[in-house]
Amino acid sequence: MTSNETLSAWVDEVARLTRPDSVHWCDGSETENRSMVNLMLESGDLLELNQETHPGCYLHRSDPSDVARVEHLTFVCTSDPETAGPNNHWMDPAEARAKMSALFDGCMEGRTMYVIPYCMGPIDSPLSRCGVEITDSPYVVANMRMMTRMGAPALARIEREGGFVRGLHSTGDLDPERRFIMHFPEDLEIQSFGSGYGGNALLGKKCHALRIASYQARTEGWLAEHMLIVGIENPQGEVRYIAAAFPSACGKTNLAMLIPPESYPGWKVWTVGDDICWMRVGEDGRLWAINPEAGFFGVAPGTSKDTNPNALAMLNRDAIFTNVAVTADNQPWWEGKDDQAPVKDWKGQDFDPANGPAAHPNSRFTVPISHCPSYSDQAEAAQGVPISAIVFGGRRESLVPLVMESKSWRHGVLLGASMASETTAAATGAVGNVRRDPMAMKPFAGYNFGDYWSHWLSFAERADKLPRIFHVNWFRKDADGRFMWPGFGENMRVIDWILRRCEGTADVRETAIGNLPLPGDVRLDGIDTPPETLQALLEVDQGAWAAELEQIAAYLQEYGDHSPPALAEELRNVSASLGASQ
Ligand code: OXD
Ligand code: MN
Repeated sequence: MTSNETLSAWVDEVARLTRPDSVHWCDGSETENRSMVNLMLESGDLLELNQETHPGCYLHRSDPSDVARVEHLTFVCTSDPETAGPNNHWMDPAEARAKMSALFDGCMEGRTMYVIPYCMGPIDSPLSRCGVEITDSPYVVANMRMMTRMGAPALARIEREGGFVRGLHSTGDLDPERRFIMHFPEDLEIQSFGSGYGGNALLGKKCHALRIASYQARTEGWLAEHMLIVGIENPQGEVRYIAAAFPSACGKTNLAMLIPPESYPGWKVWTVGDDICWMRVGEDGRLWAINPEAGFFGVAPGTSKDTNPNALAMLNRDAIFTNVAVTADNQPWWEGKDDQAPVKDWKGQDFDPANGPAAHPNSRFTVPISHCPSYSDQAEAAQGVPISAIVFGGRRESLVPLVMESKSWRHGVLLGASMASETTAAATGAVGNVRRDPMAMKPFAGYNFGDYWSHWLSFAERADKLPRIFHVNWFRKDADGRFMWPGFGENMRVIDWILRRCEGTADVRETAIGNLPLPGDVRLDGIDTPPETLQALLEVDQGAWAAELEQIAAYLQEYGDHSPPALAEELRNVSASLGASQ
């Protein structure tokens, strides 16, 4: 089925191990997709939603124990544990391979084995990389078709170029005790068993485009990041691009397709990507970025005509919904959507509020990015888009200001490395605990964070027109637990300040922790946020920051010799200047 001998030998080897009834090479065609959907409708893996209101839309109800990424079962298997670092769970590659081979042994008996060639990034871009996922899940095939450039063109590129990332996946028996997501970055290989959930099973996404790609990016001198990419067009028609990293379920999709508020007439926002960004230094010394994905795998709850009208508009055709609720007339529903009411919850039971939310808090939609009303005409550009600003952000109820700018690239890397956020439903485990999540990559960096920060720092020598680095926090709460900043489309006001900083048309108040906007420089016209609230959002609480800096220092030290001395020095400078300003 392919002229690439390595690929055909590997497919044969996997078939011998897993013993499927048949092997199907995916071509990515419409006909193939139709037969995949029909197969899943017959097996009950997909349910038809209301085809009048939502043509081409289907519902998938996952096993109730398989609804999120499983970080405690996700491993980076490198020959030396130091390479994986304290930020990853490590397993010896030989031990991991033996464990996985035992699980994969005969696991596809009675099933079809699908071979999915895919390309991460525009099919003709030199920044893109290919992979092949072997899976026994038609749900994975249908999702990979939306999330990547999948099928014949990807196989042709693999045959032209030779190399590809190998991903082997089986849903197994969905037993949480027999579930592992293993990465072998030294061999550009992924093995995932026992889960059908997106982040565990759509191997092009987190496993390839972040964990394996970040490892590759370090050796090859580029960056693979957990970032959205968005273009902001001003009324003069000039577009500037921003890449922004936020932890899972902190509003990346909303920011990527924000609609500017009425106080910003003539401004437009163009979506390039909502989750992953690969960046390289261009010949002009700027960072150029592509979105390796071709679709959105977005969090449904909270998506509404107020929070994200663009997302809602793209979700009424050709989308797969996973673990949402349904209304009496069989439309998809989730908490926060609108005034319709759910009748069946995400498990398919009659909705009873006593059983918890109707839609699972991590219920998702999968939809091609080209359906988005704000889809950028540069999303397929082979060279990518030039990045003017990098924005880091976390979910912090207190302390961290609405926005600040780093004083230098090195200080910006420190801002990214010291990011922290309250945990969300995107991963299994307790929700709402503050944890350090450097560059929003805690679950996704495929190697030691200490080396990853050194890699980030090295860009100061690699490029002379680097983007400016900012940190934002949309999630501050007042004493009564209410959000202090309106968020969503109104975040445009902060983006506006960021862009004015990039143009050199706004000034700053220099503080120990970073450069903050001057009062009046974040526009409040058209919203009812009082200037005092903005002032509170831009205050620097010296005592609380001193405690935060100590925690950051302790955190950086956890990476021992791998932690770059330059970052510790930068932190000492911040502490000294905070002390001096007290
Ligand atoms: C995602 C995640 O699915 O970050 O994007 O968990
Ligand atoms: Mn993500």
